[in-house]
Amino acid sequence: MKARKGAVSSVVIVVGIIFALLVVGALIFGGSKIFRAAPMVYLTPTPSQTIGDIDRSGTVDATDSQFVQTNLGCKKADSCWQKVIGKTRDGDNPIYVFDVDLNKDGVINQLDLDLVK
Ligand SMILES: [Ca+2]
Repeated sequence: MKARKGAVSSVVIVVGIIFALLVVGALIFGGSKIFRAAPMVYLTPTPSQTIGDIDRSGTVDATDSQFVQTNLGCKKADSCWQKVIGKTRDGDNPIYVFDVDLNKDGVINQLDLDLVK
């Protein structure tokens, strides 16, 4: 009985050592991946990386031009500034009038229209 108990203890110790080595190995080789911070997602008021691609369709086209034309004259102080005028093609996000202010000068005018032509 004593010999059997000793054998069981030895097996427990060996399994424990193997488990400890696996944990240490995982931390050394995979630790950088496990503990890496999640990438930050920055949301900008401009709906696209490409200036003029207001609806995020991938190109600056007539739809983008239409967004600017229908909101010409709207200024930052006006109530129209916060109005939702459409949705983006990717992700179905709202497009606001201020998204159409492509040069960020606080008014929708010819300068913005020039950026979508
Ligand atoms: Ca502008």
